[in-house]
Amino acid sequence: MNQKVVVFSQIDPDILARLQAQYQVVQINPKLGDVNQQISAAVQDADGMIGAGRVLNASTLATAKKLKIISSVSVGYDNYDLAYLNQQKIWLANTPYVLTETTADLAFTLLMSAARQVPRLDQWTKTGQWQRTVGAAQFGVDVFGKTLGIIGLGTIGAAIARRGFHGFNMNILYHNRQEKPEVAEAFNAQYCSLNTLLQQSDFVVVAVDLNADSQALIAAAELAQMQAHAVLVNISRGSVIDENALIEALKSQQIFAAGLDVYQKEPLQSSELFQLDRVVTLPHVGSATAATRKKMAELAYKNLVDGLDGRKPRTLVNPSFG
Ligand code: 8YV
Repeated sequence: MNQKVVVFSQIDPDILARLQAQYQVVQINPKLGDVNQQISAAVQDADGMIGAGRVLNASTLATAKKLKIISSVSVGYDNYDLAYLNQQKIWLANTPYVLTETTADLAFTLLMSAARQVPRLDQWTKTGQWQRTVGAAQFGVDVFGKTLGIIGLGTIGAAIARRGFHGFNMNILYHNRQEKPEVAEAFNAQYCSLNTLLQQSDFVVVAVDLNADSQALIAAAELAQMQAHAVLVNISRGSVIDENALIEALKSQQIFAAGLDVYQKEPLQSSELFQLDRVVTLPHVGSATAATRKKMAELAYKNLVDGLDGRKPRTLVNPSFG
C-alpha cells in the first residue's frame, strides 16, 4: 500500500501531480471546514506532510501515529513545535538557500520604495495631484552612501548587506546573536549592539528568525532610538516588531517610513497601518516569484521523498535525532 501524504497548503501543481502518482495524497481544503480538524483527521495514518503556513504542534498532530516527516515549503519554521517534533521523532525539513536572493531583492525593493515613497507618490500622480513642481511633502531620503543596519546576519541578511555595500556604497552595521566576521568581512560590516545599530542606521532591516529571543525585539523603546529620517524594513516575521508601537512611532514621526512584508496577523485585511501614508505594505511576498516558489517546491518534494524512504533529507531543521 502506498504511503500516505497530507498536503496542508496550496503547492506547485506539478509537484502535486508527482505526489499523487507516488503516494496516497490527502489535500487539506479550507473550503471544506475547519483546517485543524481536517489535519487531525488526515494525519492519523499519514506517513508524511508537505505545505506551509499552518501551525503544526502537539494539538494538531496528536492523532498522528506514524508520521515520519513534515516537509515545509518555507525557510522559516516558527509555526512548527520543534520540541514536540523532536520528542515524537518526526523530521522537519525546510527550504533554505533557494529563496535567499529573491527575498533579499524584495527587502531592497521595500527599502527603496519606503525611502522614496513610491506607492504614495504613484497614487498622488495618478490621482491628478501633481499640479506644480514637487515640494518637501514629496521628498524622500537618500540611500546611496548611507548606513544600513541589518538585524540578523543570516543568509538572507548577508544577501541584503551585499546589495547595500556593492550596489549603493552603503556603510553596513549588523547585530546578531553572535558575531560573524567571516561573513561580515565581505562587505566590511561592523558588528554592534542593537541599540547602537538603531541609533546610527539610516535604514534598519529586520532579517531574523522568529524565536523566543526575537519575539517583539523591536518595540517602543527600540523605535525611540531610531533617527527621525530613518526607515524600518521587516521581511522576517511580523511578531518581531510590536506593530502597535510601530504605528505610534510612525504617527508621531519618530521615524520617516516603514516597508513591511510581514505582520503580527496574516493575512492582514485591515489595520491602522493602511491609513499611514509613509508605510509600504506588501502581502508576505518575500519569496514569491514563480521561479523561486518552483525551486522551493522542488526542494520540499525531494526532502519529503527522502524522508519517506528513510533517508535524511538534505535540508533538515532537526537532524539531532535523525
Ligand atoms: C514562504 C516564508 O513562502 O520561506 C518562508 O519562511 O516566509 C515565505 O518565503 C511563505 O511562508 C509560504 O510558503
